[in-house]
Amino acid sequence: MSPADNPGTTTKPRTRTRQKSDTKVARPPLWKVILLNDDYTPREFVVQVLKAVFRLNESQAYRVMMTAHQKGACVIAVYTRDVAETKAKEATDLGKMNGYPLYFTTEREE
Ligand code: TYC
Repeated sequence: MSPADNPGTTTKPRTRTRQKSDTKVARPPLWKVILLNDDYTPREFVVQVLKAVFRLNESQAYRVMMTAHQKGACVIAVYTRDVAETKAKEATDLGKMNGYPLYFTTEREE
């Protein structure tokens, strides 16, 4: 008899199988992307790069830029290593293409 034949029961498809203890998956380590201050890059340009590369909105980008401006550096976000390094390079290259020393670095999160 299928469940549809019995009005008292319903079946729920199993969407996951139980994870076996010896096949546990580890979470990949996360890497911070850090914005460093400099004396030359215009504030508005830093904000534009943060919005374009890190998908921050205007107020998030402004706060990150001001934190780096005042403290010397600011963590923007964390990603897997590949993504963090790619975004840091893209953002640094945007500065370079426009003649600015804007610099983004990465650091493994503890
Ligand atoms: N300090 C720069 C200025 O006064 C602005 C700036 C902020 C540059 C943050 C880089 O990461 C930075 N024009």
